Amino acid sequence: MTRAVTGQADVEALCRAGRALSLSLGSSLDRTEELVLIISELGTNLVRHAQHGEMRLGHEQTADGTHIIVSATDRGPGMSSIAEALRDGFSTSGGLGRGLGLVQRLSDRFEVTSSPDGSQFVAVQAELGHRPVRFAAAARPYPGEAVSGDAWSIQWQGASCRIAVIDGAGHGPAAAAASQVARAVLEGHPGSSPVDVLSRCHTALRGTRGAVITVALIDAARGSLTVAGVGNIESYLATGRKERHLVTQRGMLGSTMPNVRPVEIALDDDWLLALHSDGIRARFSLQEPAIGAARSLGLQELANAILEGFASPTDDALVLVAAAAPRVR
Ligand SMILES: [Mn+2]
Repeated sequence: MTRAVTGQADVEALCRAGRALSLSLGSSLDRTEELVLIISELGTNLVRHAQHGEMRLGHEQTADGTHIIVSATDRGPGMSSIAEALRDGFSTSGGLGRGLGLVQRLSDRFEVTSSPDGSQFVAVQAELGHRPVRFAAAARPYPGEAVSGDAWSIQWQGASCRIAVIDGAGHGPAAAAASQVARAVLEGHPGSSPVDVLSRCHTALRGTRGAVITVALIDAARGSLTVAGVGNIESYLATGRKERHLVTQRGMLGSTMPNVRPVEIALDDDWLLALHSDGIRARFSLQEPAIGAARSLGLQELANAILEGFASPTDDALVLVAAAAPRVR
């Protein structure tokens, strides 16, 4: 994405896009937060010192793995003096170009080009490694609410990843608080099995509104999927031309935890998993033409199409899609 940067709101939008891109490519949370800091520092410098600032966020996949590229450009005059300052030996004492030392440390490659007409800063986060699974999420809160009670989470452990969709009961701040409690449990126990982590969430959610959660463990090396859920998060798995709806148990974590039976399924090379909250009507097929057309454009386009086409106006809505990543030679 490319965006003109005129104020802090632009920087925040770029940070959100960067976080989503990084997680969708399988980066760890730490790497993702480093990327967000890089974007935030480069963007803030544009806002403070430059005119006609623009930022670009992209990624490329090579045999070495995936690289995320952040570039900030301006047409002078402020950033070129920052570039000069950096070249002359940058001091972290603050003032002009404050934070660029941090960007330099966090980046795997950092390049500065500058002339009186403007300057360009390019930060590359490399060596993400090739991740066998891709993700995309699309979400929005209940119309009129500032926060959503729906949330998603992704944890990697070697070649396997565990993903979850959470719907805090109701909507608004109390629902969001419940889903954040669950998300913290998921992040704190990245190696726990789906059933084990659901039961940890159940304990942690006592005293909150409660939440329904589905957890899916994707082991790309073994080619297996394990899904366990409590409550009405819907899960669809499409493999080749077949599509199935995965059944979860009734209940509400925080108050009613049923005896959870995980479903185990073998995955082939071409699979697609969609998990969504009940703010999205569960009456679409991943095979239908509009969905198929969006899917051929990319995973994010698919998630956006599901949200736009099937979100209900009376609830928070979230869809998370995961698919096998194309093999890299
Ligand atoms: Mn809901």
